[in-house]
Amino acid sequence: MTKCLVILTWNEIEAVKKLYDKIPVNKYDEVFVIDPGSNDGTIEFFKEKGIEVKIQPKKGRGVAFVMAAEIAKSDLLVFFGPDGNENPDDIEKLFQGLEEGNDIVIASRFMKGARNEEDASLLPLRKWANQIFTLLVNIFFNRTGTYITDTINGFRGIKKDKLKELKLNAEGFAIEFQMTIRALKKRFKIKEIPTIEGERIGGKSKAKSIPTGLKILKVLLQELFSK
Ligand SMILES: Nc1nc2c(ncn2[C@@H]2O[C@H](COP(=O)(O)OP(=O)(O)OP(=O)(O)O)[C@@H](O)[C@H]2O)c(=O)[nH]1
Ligand SMILES: [Mg+2]
Repeated sequence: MTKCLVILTWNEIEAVKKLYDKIPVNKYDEVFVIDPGSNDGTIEFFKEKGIEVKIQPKKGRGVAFVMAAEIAKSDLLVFFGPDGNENPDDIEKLFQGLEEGNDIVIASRFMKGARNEEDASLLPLRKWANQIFTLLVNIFFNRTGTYITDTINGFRGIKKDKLKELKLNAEGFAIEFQMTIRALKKRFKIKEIPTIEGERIGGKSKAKSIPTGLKILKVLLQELFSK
């Protein structure tokens, strides 16, 4: 099966410069960047390296995932955000999980052997919110018998055909959450691998907590009331 590495960026020049040598850009059949229009040099950096950059017509990770499914020619897709949170060494593990026959492989920040960015924090609000949403997803949608520990993380791989089959339409950072729920509804084979989440390198977070939380809640309600 052919493999495509999809790099998702929006103004990440500082991290990209530091991480670039660790990203396995030459290892797979296909690689491209999807970007909504960075103005900090991220796009120019990748172009200079000879990596194709596809510009999104509209910003948001939701649009980026749908675009990747349409553009990619390969069978297996891994999505990687080069901002310091995601460990490039896990990219190969995600592809391996797909090659083993899983439809989706999620890099989990909450399973045994994993670490979440907020683990050292006294008030890990985002982690708690994530874990509450994750618990609800398991209660309402998971009939596999294996608890999914991180329903939201965007660092994941999926078979392209399966991604298309899910017909995702959620906005921004709710896209991965919708993917997990719809995959559970369709009884897709999901595997998680533990990941050690690093600290963000430079740049700014694009995931504002309150609007992201509301989008995720909206997806949860929509999926509860649809087949
Ligand atoms: N293509 C694309 N990438 C995006 C978009 N929004 C965010 N990203 C990228 O997706 C990755 C994750 O976004 P972050 O803002 O780091 O979200 P987060 O990891 O939840 O937030 P932090 O913990 O603060 O880093 C980064 O590489 C971003 O540059 C978008 O609209 N389009
Ligand atoms: Mg991040």
